[in-house]
Amino acid sequence: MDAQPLFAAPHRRQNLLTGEWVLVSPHRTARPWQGMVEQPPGEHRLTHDPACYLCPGNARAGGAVNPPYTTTFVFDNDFAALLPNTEPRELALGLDAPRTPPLLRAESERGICRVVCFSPRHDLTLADMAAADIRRVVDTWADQYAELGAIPWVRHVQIFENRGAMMGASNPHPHGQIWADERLPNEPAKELAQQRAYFAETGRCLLCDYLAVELEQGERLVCDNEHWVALVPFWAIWPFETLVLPRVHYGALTDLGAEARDGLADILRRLTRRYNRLFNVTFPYSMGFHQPPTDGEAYPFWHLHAHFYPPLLRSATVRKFMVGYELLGQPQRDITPEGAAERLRELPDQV
Ligand code: H2U
Ligand code: ZN
Repeated sequence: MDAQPLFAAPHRRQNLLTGEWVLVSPHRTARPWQGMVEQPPGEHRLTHDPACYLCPGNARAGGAVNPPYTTTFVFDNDFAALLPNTEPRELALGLDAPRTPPLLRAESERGICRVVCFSPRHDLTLADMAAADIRRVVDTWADQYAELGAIPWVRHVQIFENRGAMMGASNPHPHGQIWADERLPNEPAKELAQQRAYFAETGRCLLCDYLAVELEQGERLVCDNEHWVALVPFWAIWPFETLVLPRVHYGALTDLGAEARDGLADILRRLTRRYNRLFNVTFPYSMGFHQPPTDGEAYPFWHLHAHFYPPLLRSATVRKFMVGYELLGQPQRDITPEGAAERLRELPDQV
């Protein structure tokens, strides 16, 4: 036996969903910190902001006017990164043709980008919304996955939210985005390969098995309800990264019944409330769902889940940067996933 436990010394952990490794340096959390620790400015926001392009009744940049919506509202992004009418061009086209193999590979990419307003209220976040109102957001996400996924050339639907200026959100009005793609983006492609390989080897679902281990060990759990579990994954990269999983095997949001949708609304509300309590600030993050490709094939091994990637490390203003070794080598973290989970677990998530 080792004199020192594995987790007390530098070690690396494998992300089962991507196959990639993260370096964990638990001993470094003892090092002194002399960086600035600021108090965040007091937040006071209007319920309706006449200058907000997402509030009901207001004009957007392209000249469109938002309807007087009362629940959720979806529109095509006026500055869409992907366009549905991009002409399809030959795959793997080498711009340096006739070189073989081509070194300058490019492919056209069609897509549809939408914006989803979660609430007509300008001043709310998911954490402040009533569970019944978050449930409407869940239904909207499911409907959008179904609608966009049914388009013959759409093979992947990425639903996500950038929360807070630190993560690039352009507006505090509660909203997310959806990008529907012609091809699988990098992250879902890695997850597809890993889940498929595990299923081929064992005949079982990777995330069903992983969740069973996490429920047994308990030390990385954050909060849960009858249908859902939020945990800091064993391989988390971001200090307070979480993975949100349904307890039973579901592939897509559209597969969820009414109770499981209510359960998802509840877990999202409670997790974001915990995040806001951690440093007493509206916690910035990028979150999103990973669902099966929408190319008409069956993906029985795909387990629906959401990732939360929050950048904050020590306070409302001290964030983690992915720099240096992380950009050139691999991601690295100091506080352990177990320590992060414990801190989130100890916070209250009710009013
Ligand atoms: P983010 O806050 O995550 O950037 O999302 C807001 C999106 O809203 C952004 O992608 C779009 C931007 O292109 N937008 C419009 O579609 N219309 C507008 O009038 C302003 C912003
Ligand atoms: Zn607004």
